[in-house]
Amino acid sequence: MVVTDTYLPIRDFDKEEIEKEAARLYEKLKHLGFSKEYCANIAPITLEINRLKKEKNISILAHSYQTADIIAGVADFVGDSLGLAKKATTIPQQTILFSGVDFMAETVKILNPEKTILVPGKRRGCTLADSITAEDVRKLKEAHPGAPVVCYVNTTAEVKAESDICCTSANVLKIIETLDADTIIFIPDFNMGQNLARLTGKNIITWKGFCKTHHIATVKKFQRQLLDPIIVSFAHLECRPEIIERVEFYGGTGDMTRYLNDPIPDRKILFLTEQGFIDRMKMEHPELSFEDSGLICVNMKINTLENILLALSHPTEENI
Ligand code: CIZ
Repeated sequence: MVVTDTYLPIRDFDKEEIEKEAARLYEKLKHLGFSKEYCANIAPITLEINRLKKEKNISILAHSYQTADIIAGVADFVGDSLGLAKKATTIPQQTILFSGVDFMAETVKILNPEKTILVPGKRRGCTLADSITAEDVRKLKEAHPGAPVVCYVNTTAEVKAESDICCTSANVLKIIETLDADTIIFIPDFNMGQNLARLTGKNIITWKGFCKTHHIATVKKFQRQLLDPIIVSFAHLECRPEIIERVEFYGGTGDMTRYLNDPIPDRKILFLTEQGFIDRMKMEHPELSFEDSGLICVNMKINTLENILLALSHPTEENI
């Protein structure tokens, strides 16, 4: 075993193994402009992570907003938070490393109470999940008796426990439309709540939470792309209503992934969502042409190959 200058516990892989791994990484990461040198530099780390996964029988689930080196290099499954939590129920591994933010790892644990869920590194917050407490929900219920509470998946377990239904961006519209109620408490995303009110005509009582990453997308900021007839625009429901009113399509990342099964031919695609998702789509669909959103969730980017390796090799209380 060698200790590198970043003090990572990495085995001595032979030159051939490193070259093969670097080539595997480059094949995927070249679509994002990564160099062969960069791939050769990270190859020992991805080799060691993949070796540890086998040795310890651990599966890595990575959210679509993770960096491309995590997605291309070490993830076994990539997707949205509910999709990954459900996936975890179907795989044989009893230990899962979840690379995303903490409410997502918690959701995996809720659906897989018997499994051990590891997270890399320090606490990764979420501006939506951190905006509301269980006490806030109890007060909302007192103020609006009888109104069902629908909570977005970006919430803590305590907030989910106070709610009647937990939804994701993939099913929120259907849930609000089909609920047998005209007044619904929807928490904690103010933008999504306003979008749902307009799209369903229902009376939505919402909360003051925002996804900082999607909230900074404004019509002014994306004016060029929104006016360009060559670009098809598809926005996440966490975006401001002014954006949802202007785009051709809206939904969650699951809807965006499905759109790519049958995209409108000869048009560039602008997904107004976190850049990590766009990078993932560029790797999976090199035949298509994408616009960058440049929208970055800093909490998601706390996770790195290095802290994934440390969580696998020497897990601490903080990782579990
Ligand atoms: O559910 C998720 O993973 C989130 C937060 C958004 C999405 O649309 O995938």
